[in-house]
Amino acid sequence: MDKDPLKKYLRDRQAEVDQLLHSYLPGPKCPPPLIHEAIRYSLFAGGKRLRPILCLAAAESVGGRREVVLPFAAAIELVHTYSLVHDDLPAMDNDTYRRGKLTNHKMFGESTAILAGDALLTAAFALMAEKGLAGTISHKKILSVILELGSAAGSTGMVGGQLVDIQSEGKKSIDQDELHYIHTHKTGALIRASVRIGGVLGGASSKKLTALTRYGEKIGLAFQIADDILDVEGEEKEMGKSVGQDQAKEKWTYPRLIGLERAKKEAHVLVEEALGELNGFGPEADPLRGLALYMVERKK
Ligand code: GRG
Repeated sequence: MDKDPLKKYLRDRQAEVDQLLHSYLPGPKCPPPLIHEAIRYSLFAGGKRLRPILCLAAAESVGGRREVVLPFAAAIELVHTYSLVHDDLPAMDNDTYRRGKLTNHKMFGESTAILAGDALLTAAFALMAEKGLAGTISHKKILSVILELGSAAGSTGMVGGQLVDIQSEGKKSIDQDELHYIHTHKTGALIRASVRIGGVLGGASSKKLTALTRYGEKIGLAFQIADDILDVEGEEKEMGKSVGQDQAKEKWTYPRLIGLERAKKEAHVLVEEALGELNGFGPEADPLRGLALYMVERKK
């Protein structure tokens, strides 16, 4: 998929995800208004919606219907936004800006931000259960995607990666295996799960699901390496958050461990490999192909 159709694809899918989230979540005046305002503040702050879009694109790549998958894709964005709100807290990264706006705790205070994150996480599972009960997908399939998202977000997935990341801050050295663990868990697990959930709900054969899983793993790692690179080379204004934070916090990143040029090469090799995983797919997988390239070429 060349750049312009991909742009349109991203815009259209983003609008679908946003519309579902707007209509599903309690309005900003629903009691207690403060929590709903805080949830909506971070959720509608202009995120790229990459994870739900990957989920929808994966479903389409195997002939699945987008509208059936949409609530599950939106649930992934709820989990992602919770992770960002908590990651920005003083006890974690202590960040001031996110998505071009003040972070949730800077705007609403720390206790409200913690609760907004908690509510976003729990809303994801309520959304999947509610739409699963009302829809036509088998309950076994619904439970399997709930399990997929729960495991990817939990202590053996994103939370585990976040913990090891925090532990590695300020260390004099770490090896590539440890950094690989951090990246594939903190960031990669949710991206892998997004693609797999789309594949499962879209009705992928086991062969295609294996290919999609490998694609998800490779672009997940490539995405985090690109994020490391953007923290060195990105434009603060375009990214909507402060850059140079990894170095300031003595975080371990690919550019720090293997150098900027090798990190760039590594990200591109991963994208090529991810594209190779889609060789057995037809033009229905073009959005996934475009997204793989976008992961490393993005400016924000
Ligand atoms: C707090 C349990 C817990 C986990 C936090 C996601 C995460 C784990 C930390 C975020 C730190 C960070 C900046 C990681 C880099 C990769 C990443 C997740 C970037 C943000 O994702 P984008 O670029 O953001 O998709 P938008 O705002 O577009 O959704």
